[in-house]
Amino acid sequence: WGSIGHQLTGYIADHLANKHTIQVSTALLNGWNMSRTTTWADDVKYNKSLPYGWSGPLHYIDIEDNPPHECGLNLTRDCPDGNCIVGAIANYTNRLDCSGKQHLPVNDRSDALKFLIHFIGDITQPLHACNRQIGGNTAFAIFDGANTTQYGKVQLHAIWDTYIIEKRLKNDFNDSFTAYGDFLVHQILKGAYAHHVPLWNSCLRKKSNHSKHDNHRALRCAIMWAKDSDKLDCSVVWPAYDVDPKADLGLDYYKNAIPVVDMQLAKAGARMAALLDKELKKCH
Ligand code: DCM
Ligand code: DCM
Ligand code: DCM
Ligand code: ZN
Ligand code: ZN
Repeated sequence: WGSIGHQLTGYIADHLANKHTIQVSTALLNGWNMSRTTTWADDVKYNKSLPYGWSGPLHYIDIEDNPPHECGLNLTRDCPDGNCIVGAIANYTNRLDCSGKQHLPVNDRSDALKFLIHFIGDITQPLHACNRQIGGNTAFAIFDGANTTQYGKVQLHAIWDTYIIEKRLKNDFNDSFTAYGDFLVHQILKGAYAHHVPLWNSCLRKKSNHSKHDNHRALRCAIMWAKDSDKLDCSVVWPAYDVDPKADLGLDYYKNAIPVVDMQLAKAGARMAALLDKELKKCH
């Protein structure tokens, strides 16, 4: 997701996580809330003067299936070395740990939390779980009459990361970030998503076979979350694009994508809060 999408997922988690979680996370984030911190991992990835360039591949998993015809994840094929978003979620959940023998220095645990809240967001972006055309980065498109911006050609990837969300914010929430965020929080607590939330978070509640190691649970959950996103590449993201790659995706395509984007952002926020409520429980 782009910066607004990430900040929305953090805003949701800031409103759903319990008080203890907020206290512990705010301390680890030097007084920052999650919403404000979610974009840190993108900032450091692109900042050439900081030593975080290695983290680029951790923002996605190149699932080598064949959308829109066939979708499915095979971890041995798609993330053999663990150097992908699925491995990263497991790893940084593990590094956040403060209950067992491993209790990393506070700077490492701070980085772990900053990465984790970003990747829990990115894994719900369907094109971050997609190998085709480099996650849609070489699938060029038209959005609201434009086929280029100041950054170059309009990419399907950027449409999902940024353009749909910015258009929705402007058209439906009068450009008020908190109005969009509050709407998603309401959908989760009392609205259309309320009965989905237990399902979105189900794998966090299940006892792991290796219950002592929360990273096993985090790995299992991250695999489920990547599969969930990958499915959308076959059902929503690519089919309508393939029908007519030269259509203006700011019209019908945009309208069909809105409910999907809203729900993916809500999932990320709800999972972020639920995972951190669990992981930070024993931390002070
Ligand atoms: N971004 C950035 N600098 C760049 C390219 C992109 O800050 N040179 C931002 C734009 C989006 C976010 O990164 O907000 C997208 O990240 P990704 O492309 O990892 O989804
Ligand atoms: N930063 C951030 N979120 C935080 C703390 C810091 O985005 N919770 C930013 C501020 C700096 C960079 O990250 O630009 C490095 O900060 P630190 O030295 O705290 O890692
Ligand atoms: N990306 C992706 N899958 C890939 C390569 C990149 O999802 N195989 C994402 C990461 C960024 C965006 O696409 O969000 C642009 O990547 P970059 O900044 O590396 O060009
Ligand atoms: Zn992206
Ligand atoms: Zn990212």
